[in-house]
Amino acid sequence: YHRLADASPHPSIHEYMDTLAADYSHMVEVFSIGTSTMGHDLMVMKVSTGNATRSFWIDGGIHAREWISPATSTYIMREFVENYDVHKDVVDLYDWYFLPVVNPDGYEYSQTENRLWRKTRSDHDSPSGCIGVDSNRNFDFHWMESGASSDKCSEIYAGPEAESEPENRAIRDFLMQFVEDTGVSSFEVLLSLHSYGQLWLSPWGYADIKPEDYSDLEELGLVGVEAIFQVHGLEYTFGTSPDVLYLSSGGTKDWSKGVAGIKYSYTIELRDTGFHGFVLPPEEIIPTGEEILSAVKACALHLQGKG
Ligand code: 0X9
Ligand code: ZN
Ligand code: ZN
Repeated sequence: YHRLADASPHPSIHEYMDTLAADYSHMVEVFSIGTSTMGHDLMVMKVSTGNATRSFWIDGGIHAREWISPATSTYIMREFVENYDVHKDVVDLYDWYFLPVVNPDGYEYSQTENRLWRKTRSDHDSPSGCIGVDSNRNFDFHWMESGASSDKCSEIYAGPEAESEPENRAIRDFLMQFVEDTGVSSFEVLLSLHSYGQLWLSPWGYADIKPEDYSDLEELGLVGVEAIFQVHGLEYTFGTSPDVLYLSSGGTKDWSKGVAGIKYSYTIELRDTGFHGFVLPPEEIIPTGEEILSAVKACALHLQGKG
């Protein structure tokens, strides 16, 4: 599990992204979409061979302790770029955008101070000195309606107001640029990687209701789940958050579908089902990367009618 930045002698996630951009400049761009509370850049890597009209978004690390999530994003980035020849059929189908560490302040804090830290590291003047907001409760869509807390010390503190966190505002401002006049985004898919539970979660999370195009979301989600199973035989469960986990509002996938017009918006809870939980052994990084890469490829091919 790599550090965010400046991790000599080991390459950090940001250094690796810069290396890919330098070595594969014909298809890779790396840029910042904003800064975190503590001033870390929110680095996005775009992979494009210039053949696509639609885009595909993968983010990770919104919850600090879920280390397998940035690792899996990074694995897929590496495969698409360094093994482009193997994955060409899929890479060419979309413009790919990766934000592997949505919550860099929390990620670094979990690396150095508290392995099980979840939230951001912002200070909202809690009388008890509690720090941080759950960015996966902070988006401005049915904010604070369910499964979220106004208690500054809670692990699911939704923030003093919607989009109080600079990380959430940066994602909002970036993705809103891609919404077309019809209200539909040129991003067709958004996958927000979390752990743990082995779940493929569909909107909505804020209430026990399904979007009108739920059958489309279910069809694609089951393609992903089946592809995962074919790699190492692991079972992931598909469903809405309330059906297979719990209610929660202000999360990425609800906002990206409800506001940013991204039809196929999902949260994926990666390995495992609780034996190691958040502290997944590094031996499971590559196998997790392999099965999620396979799911991403299967979904892309399925949507383009080639699966
Ligand atoms: O509670 C969460 O934020 C996610 N589970 S986790 O254990 N990774 O913290 C599930 C969120 C799913 N729902 C939405 N994105 N709304
Ligand atoms: Zn999470
Ligand atoms: Zn294990």
